[in-house]
Amino acid sequence: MNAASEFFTIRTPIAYGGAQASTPLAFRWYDKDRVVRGRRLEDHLRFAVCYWHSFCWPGLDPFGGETFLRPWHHGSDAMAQARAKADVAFELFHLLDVPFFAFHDADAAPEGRTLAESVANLNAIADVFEQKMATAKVRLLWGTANLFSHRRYMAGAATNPDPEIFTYAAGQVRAALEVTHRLGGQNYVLWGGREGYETLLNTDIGRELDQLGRFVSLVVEHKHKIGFKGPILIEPKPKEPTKHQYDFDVATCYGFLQRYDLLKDVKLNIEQNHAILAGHSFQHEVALAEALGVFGSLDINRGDDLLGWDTDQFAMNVSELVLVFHEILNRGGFTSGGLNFDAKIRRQSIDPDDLIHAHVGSMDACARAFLAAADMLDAGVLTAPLAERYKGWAGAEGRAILAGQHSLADLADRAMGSGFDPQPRSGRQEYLESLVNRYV
Ligand code: XUL
Ligand code: CO
Repeated sequence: MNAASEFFTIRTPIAYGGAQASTPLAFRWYDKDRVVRGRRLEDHLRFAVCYWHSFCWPGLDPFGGETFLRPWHHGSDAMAQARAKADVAFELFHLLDVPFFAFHDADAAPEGRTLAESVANLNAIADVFEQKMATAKVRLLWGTANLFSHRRYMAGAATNPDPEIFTYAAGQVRAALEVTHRLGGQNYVLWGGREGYETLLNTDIGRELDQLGRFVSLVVEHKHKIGFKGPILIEPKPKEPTKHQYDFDVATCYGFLQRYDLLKDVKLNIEQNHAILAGHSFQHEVALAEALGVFGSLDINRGDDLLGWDTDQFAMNVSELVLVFHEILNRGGFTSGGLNFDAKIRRQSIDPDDLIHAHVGSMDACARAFLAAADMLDAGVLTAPLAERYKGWAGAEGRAILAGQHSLADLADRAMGSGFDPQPRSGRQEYLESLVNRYV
């Protein structure tokens, strides 16, 4: 079946039409060729469509089954269905004119009766991807292995109490990493899907962390062995599916990478919804990762402030995104990373074209926020007051303290000296908030 060209009602790629565009489907802010701070918008934002939410999730929730009724979910020949799914996926990449996509092994190809059969299926679909990519624009932002859906992984993959499950996971990751490499993937992601616990009554937390450290080290070793140049990315998430996930947040992941000596090869893939589940803001997680030198890529989506689970909605929240892009752009922007739409349309969005509206709307929200962030940086709206606030640390005295040139006694003696009376200064929060509002 090749019904890809009839799946959506749209036939030609969505174009930039400007803020006043009269058609409902046009980019209003995402003018991909516009050069901002020395790079085209497309090269700054590096949008990726994710395979799992857009083509694999059938619209089910814990209370009801599928709502989307995608044709490739109905049929008896699993490989034919996987190929039909790929046809529609590449049609969407084309219509959105996106530079990247991302997938799990299990999204692309059906599971076989043995691991060898699953790997053969994956390689066969990777051949299909490779053929399509030969003429398409789209590239692979990252690949990954699904180490969480199958029942064998119910107690974790790398952190499973059974080393044979660890071994099975190693087999899956080798295949997914090699396929990612073959397709020119720019990163490889490890999300610790069920690397965590339900209860400490049955869990040896220290042992499981050592297992996870060993697993990630094995992936890094193999990446070097096959010459894969991109970074390995781990993805912080505090809970769901397990009660406690070991990759809790950026700070926890940093500690993990440091403990297992992985900081050179591994960076982080940060997701908005995971940040708020961890009780942080998205900006906090990005700013901390940048500050610690582990920022890699973003899974762009949006959680619901009132719901404590991973709703994975499409990001449309311009004012939040402005501050996130301000952090990223201030540090020079993406290198191997990008903006992967780890986002799903709502269960009631059953028209195929809803997939297009979701991506176009979110790409525009990102572009609009990005342009505002660039304007803010050009004008030094936040960077100038920040430099002013810390200017003492840039001076001789501040630098001497940080360089370890003063003992505690030196500083104490100076503080005790006559006339030493430092005064507090305003943090000017409301002033800064109103400055930001001028750009949003
Ligand atoms: C789950 C999640 C995953 C990872 C890839 O919350 O974010 O889709 O991004 O496994
Ligand atoms: Co994600």
